[in-house]
Amino acid sequence: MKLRYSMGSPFGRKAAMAVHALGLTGSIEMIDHDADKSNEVRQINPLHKIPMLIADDGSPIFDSPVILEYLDEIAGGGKIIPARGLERYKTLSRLALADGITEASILIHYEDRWREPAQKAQPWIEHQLGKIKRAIAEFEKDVPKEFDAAAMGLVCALTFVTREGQWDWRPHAPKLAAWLDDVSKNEPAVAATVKKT
Ligand SMILES: N[C@@H](CCC(=O)N[C@@H](CS)C(=O)NCC(=O)O)C(=O)O
Repeated sequence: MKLRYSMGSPFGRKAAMAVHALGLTGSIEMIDHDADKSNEVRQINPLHKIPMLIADDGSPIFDSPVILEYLDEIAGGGKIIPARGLERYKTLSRLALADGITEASILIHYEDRWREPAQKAQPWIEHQLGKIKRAIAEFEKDVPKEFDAAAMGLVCALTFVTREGQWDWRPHAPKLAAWLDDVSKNEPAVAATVKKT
């Protein structure tokens, strides 16, 4: 089994973080997509997005929440996502909320990357920032209590918003800021997946 990822991709980092947290590093070949520009992703995923897990039979497994579900199952199940019941879907919904921060942040990033300055749509950027601000406010009210799949998504989301300099969220979410500092120090899977510059 192989994981194509990049630590610079927040979704890729999340998948790599799950591999580390679940103790699967020895059983998955980790391929840094930035260093290995083969066409593998393009060939097996028409969307051409990372992360991409390639199962032992060659099947592409995506997108990142599906990868996390599969990794959790391989690790025995119920480790980073509750195995069943409402708790499972609550965790998956919190993961979707965290990923929604990242998605909005990436859309803003793409405004810079793909549009000429004159084409940039400030109302669209504000619209995406609204999602980021509301979702962060929601997590500030309910800071993660365990290091589960949703928490991994949140680490990647907050780090990406910070790196992009899109919104100085820390003064607005001090409990979340303290949580991020804590897991950055104490969760080995977070430290192991920091993007090297
Ligand atoms: N919903 C997807 C999003 C993945 C995604 O947007 N990946 C970005 C890198 S962070 C990508 O590969 N973008 C290339 C493109 O959109 O062409 C997931 O959760 O895996």
